[in-house]
Amino acid sequence: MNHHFSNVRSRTPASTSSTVSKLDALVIGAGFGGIYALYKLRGQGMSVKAIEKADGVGGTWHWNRYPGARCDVPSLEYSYSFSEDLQQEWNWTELHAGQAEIERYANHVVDRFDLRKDIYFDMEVTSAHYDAIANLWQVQTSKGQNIAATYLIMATGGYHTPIVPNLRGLDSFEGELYYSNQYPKTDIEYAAKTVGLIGTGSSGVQTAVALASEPVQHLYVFQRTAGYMVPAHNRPLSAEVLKRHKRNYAERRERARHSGYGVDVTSFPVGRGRTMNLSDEEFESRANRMWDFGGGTLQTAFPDFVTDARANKRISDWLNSKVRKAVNNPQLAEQLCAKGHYIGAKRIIIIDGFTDAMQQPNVSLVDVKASPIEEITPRGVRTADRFYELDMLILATGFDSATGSMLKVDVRGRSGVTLKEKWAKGHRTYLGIGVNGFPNMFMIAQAGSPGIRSHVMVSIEQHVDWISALLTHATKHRIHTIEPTARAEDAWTTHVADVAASTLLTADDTQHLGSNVPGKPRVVTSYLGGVGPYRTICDAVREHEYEGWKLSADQGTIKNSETWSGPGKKIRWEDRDEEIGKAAGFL
Ligand code: N01
Repeated sequence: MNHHFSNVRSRTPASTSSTVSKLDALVIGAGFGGIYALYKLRGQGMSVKAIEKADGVGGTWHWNRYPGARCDVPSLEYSYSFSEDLQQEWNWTELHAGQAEIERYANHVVDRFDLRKDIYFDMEVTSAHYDAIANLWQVQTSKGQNIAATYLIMATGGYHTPIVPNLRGLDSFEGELYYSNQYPKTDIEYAAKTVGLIGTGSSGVQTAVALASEPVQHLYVFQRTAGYMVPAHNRPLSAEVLKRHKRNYAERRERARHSGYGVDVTSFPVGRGRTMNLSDEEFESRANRMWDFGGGTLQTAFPDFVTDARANKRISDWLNSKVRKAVNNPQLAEQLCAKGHYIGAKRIIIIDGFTDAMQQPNVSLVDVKASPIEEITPRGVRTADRFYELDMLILATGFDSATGSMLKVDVRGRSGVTLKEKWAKGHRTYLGIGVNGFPNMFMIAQAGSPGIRSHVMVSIEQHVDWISALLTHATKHRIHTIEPTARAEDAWTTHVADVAASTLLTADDTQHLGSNVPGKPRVVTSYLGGVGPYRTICDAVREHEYEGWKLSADQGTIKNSETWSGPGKKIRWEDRDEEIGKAAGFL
């Protein structure tokens, strides 16, 4: 290990501008996953570079600069924990940080640890082919570079690849057209304009609230499915709150690592006993505490909400009753009430001010389930019963999540098999970290792990730390090739599906099953056993000498178990916060 980074002019005449570089590791993406991977692997003496498509760092938080973009995980949690100095010196200004502040934080981290010099910006990886003879990944970039690397780190982001909705005539629109997830950096003038917004997931709803505070002539929000909403109760963070939180930051982080979602829940309102056993008074009191606390408290207030359909309905009805109370116009209230899917199947929308925004005289909800969009014309949107003339159209229509970004790259493993072929019937991974047939390739917080259904910063750090330990082990034992076995991959893929099937979350067609992408196989994107149990599983794999991984060393294959021995105990969604709950005394 520890080759020195070198640049040699390519001898291939066709690629005159290309250079050939040989690295220990190449990281694709400089979002939070890529930044930490770069830091960690460089820190262990590897030659490593990151390639980033954008002109800056931050990944999701670079691209999603739509008005009102804000994180729904509290900022004091949504940050790195790997450096005590870093977490002590950085001061978040709000409970839920906005996009600009999170992007500033990403830049601060990169500069503080001098990582920028190892990132190529404005460059895309176009192909990554595993060369079995050289045992190297041969990577080509949009700028004509060829890079060879022993390890390929896929930090390509769970929410990066936008979906272009299948709307007839979209290309013909002559007004301003923006995607929430590729929003321009330039200032946009909204004053006196008639704006259409399609999509009411987390991005759309946040955009709607922000645009409603702009002097728009009119805002039309085209909603196909209403989501369940819980308030964020966003507010400035006082010096006192920061100080208190930081006093025992390390312990808080440790609790988060062992929690269900990845957030320290010890201060959350918590539920004892089954939701359906609560009297009306008990239920109301607990639901009110959840509401007053806000954010992602549903998971601890009503831990059985994704396993018990009646509990799920009781909570859904209660949240809809809050909408009805907040909205004067009964027709609008009904339209804003979520229905037709279990709460939790789609991301619960954590938002302040949406019902107020939708009641402004210059804002209208257009129910496109009742009256579908028929086409986009050069001047606006035509639904089944009306034409809406628009100056601007904003699409907050979502992502090809979890797998979309990896599959966009022409990735080929052993014998030239493409990742697309390998995943034609749905993604298959071992631990959401490796893929059989794709040696020395590692994934950060994407498909098959808690990834996008967790507090992703916690999942990123866990993956990078785990991979880093594996690569240290490889160096020590002169291992040159690391690959999950087919049997381990099968066992893990089955386990991920089994855990998902024990919840209500696979009942509805959502982006978490790939249903929002035409032709995408219906496979649950993420591991739902919780980040704490998942960490325990990954740690056990390491302690069992990397069972399920084929480790080929100079002196031959290292013997370990061909397959994964399983989770050790039955994994149930409701137990995700069990350990932390016991410690806090609330179960
Ligand atoms: O995307 P989405 P998102 N005609 O897929 C609608 C995270 N996130 O960007 O539900 C009309 O959730 C679609 O309608 P339907 C978060 O994890 C976090 O909002 O398919 N409508 C839906 O309403 C989230 O899960 C934060 O019927 C169409 C919307 O577009 C993930 O990112 C903030 C349509 C897409 O919603 C993605 O969220 C933002 C069509 N043809 C995002 N096609 C926070 O941290 C699609 N839609 C707060």
